[in-house]
Amino acid sequence: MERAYYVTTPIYYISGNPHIGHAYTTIVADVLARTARTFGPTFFLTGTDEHGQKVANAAAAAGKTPQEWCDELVPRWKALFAAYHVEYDDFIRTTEPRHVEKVLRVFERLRERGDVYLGKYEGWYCVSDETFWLESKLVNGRCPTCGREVQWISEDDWFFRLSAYRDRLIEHFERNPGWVQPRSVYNEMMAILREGLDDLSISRTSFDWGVPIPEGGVIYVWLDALLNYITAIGWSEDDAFFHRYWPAQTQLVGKEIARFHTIIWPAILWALGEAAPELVFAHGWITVDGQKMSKSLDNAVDPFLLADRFGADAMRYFLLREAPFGSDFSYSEEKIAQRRNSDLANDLGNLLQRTLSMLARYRDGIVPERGAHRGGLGERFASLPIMVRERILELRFREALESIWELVTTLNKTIDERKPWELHKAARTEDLNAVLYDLCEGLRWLAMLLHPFMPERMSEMWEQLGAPGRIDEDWASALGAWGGLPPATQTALSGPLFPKIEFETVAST
Ligand code: ME8
Repeated sequence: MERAYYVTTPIYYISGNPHIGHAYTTIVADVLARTARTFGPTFFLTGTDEHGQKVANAAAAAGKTPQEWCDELVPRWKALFAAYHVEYDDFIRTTEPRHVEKVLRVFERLRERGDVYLGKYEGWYCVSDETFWLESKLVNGRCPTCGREVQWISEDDWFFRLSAYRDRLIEHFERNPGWVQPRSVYNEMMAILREGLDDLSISRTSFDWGVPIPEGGVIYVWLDALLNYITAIGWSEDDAFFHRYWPAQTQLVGKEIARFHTIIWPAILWALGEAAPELVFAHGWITVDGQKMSKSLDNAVDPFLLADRFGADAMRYFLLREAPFGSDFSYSEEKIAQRRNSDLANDLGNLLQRTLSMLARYRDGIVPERGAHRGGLGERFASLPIMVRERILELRFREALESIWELVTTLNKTIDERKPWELHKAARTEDLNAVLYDLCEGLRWLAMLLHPFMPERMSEMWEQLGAPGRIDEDWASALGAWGGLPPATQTALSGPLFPKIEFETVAST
């Protein structure tokens, strides 16, 4: 079977409402998936992490059973992704039977192999991060990741022999220096490996909201959660189908959970006889006043309000354009408004508006013949589609957008320099046709290349241009050489794509 492009996001704890940070990773995965789909089979997985103490506590505080609580919250997460035009192929919930039964199967396999043994865990636990901590790792007695209080636990637990995989992990890191990105995270993980690894407790006995182990206790929520990436694609059921997707090309995570995905996860996969993912990319945080935006810090911004206020596509654009992917960046409504007004309303929206209104005025809205005069845009931008695709798949989104913007700028300059209104006055028909043709063709390219970033607005642009075919076809063949837009195409100017907005503050939740 042909290999597919498989991209995943973390599965989110549904201990509360989603915020823009959760939308962020999922939007990035959507841009990747939409790009990959234009040229081959693709699978994009997201979902919710529903077991564990954190979710159980949230449910208890709301006076609900954990299952009731999860069932009520899941639609909000799905609504969030829909509001941001995210088209995932599957949404996995860790409480679904298709997942639960395979988690237990994994546990049994690990036990059969002798990778699991019974021991006693005594140490600290951070409920918010669902993480075990040694005393020596605490910072001022608190969780080193989130700074919250930790609780002492003392339990008879099952342990996974993580320490036995240390040498193989180090070797894997050394042989595949690009498998964890960005480099800063790779280095941090290497430092952890060099320091040494302890075995990992993979069960809990002091509460019961999890996958039950026949002898008692439940599976540790992180083992349960990590397995979603393989249970969703048929692990242990249909090997040919499964290996069409696994190992995943791209696993996206926030940097705070890099250790789980680059140290614990490959070890578990190897214990199951499977390969590590090809790439784990641990991106930076959206910050507020220098701190990670998070539900529990109470500085989270309601993503539904943002989509209403700035438009889902403009938000998507902002999130991918504002900072190099990987780095932290600070949340600012002013910056979002600026990006929307300058890049989207002025540069792109006006370009479409000006082009189609000149075409309406001078050519009844009909795309003219290209004529003998060729502006050289075709040669200049010939490699753009391939370059943009490569940059997106390398997760260099900002650079991809910057390259696309060179075409935007060039088309705007073409209008300013060639002055179609003067060509019209001087009755230079051929010259005017050539300029108008290039502008329309350039806009068609822009709609297609920007579609993964702004699917709704770009589909509208595509329609206004009257472009034939589908906007999500393979760029290489659909764009081909400059000149794919057929002359005599009827365009239809409608309202502005990105009306300018006045900036005002959206209340935090
Ligand atoms: O960690 N900036 O779930 P979670 C950028 N269930 N991204 C952010 C963000 C921010 N301020 N806040 C959250 C979990 N994210 C586990 C994962 S996977 C097997 C289990 C994004 O609800 C980012 O991707 O805490 C981060 O890693 C994820 O949401 C954490 O979501």
